[in-house]
Amino acid sequence: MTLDMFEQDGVNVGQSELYGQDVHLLRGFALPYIDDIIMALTLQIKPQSPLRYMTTPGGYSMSVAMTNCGQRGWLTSRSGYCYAVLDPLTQKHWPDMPAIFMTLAQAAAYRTGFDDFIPDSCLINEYQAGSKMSLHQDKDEADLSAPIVSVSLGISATFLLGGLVREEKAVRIALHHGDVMVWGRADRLRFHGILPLKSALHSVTKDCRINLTFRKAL
Ligand SMILES: O=C(O)CCC(=O)C(=O)O
Ligand SMILES: [Mn+2]
Repeated sequence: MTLDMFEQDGVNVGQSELYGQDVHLLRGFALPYIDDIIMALTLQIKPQSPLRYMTTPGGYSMSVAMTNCGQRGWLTSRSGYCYAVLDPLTQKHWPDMPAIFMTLAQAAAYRTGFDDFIPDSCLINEYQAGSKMSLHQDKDEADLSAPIVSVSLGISATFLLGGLVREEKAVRIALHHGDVMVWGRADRLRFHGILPLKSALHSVTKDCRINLTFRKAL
């Protein structure tokens, strides 16, 4: 395998893009944090609360493998969506949110005008080739005044940014390694999703894309 088979490491790093009133895309913002994030995922989070394929309320298996860290973990099952204190797989608390995760999430929120964001939950999504996430709203959180901070690692993906109603046509945004999206306020309930991941290799995450979604659940 030669190096040029791997994807580029960051695109338009340092650039900031605005979609709508309050959807911010910070290109490459997470790059300085990557080594620490990967180390925490590998040594702390995944051994304690392994990735797993959860079930949708409709009975389908998600194509994205998931786990969580923080005080609460987002879950989907036949009974619906919820935030849980305990990991149902281990019956123990979710792994603590690593300090570097909190630092990154707060720095990105601050940069985009959300001064006092204190996430209590981080959902970790791992996409393999073909994995996708259908259009949905993040609306299981108690306090919708807090933004969503979403970090992309590894293979590039196409993010679908819809409107406040499902019928509105979604725009496609390419997300690359190290990109951070922050959305809130008037745009907090925008529909969004991820198109099926293409087959590729990335030097850091190999054959997958990892997404970290920071939220204030409580
Ligand atoms: O993977 C992404 O970029 C989005 C993930 C997402 O929207 C979610 O987990 O709710
Ligand atoms: Mn979402």
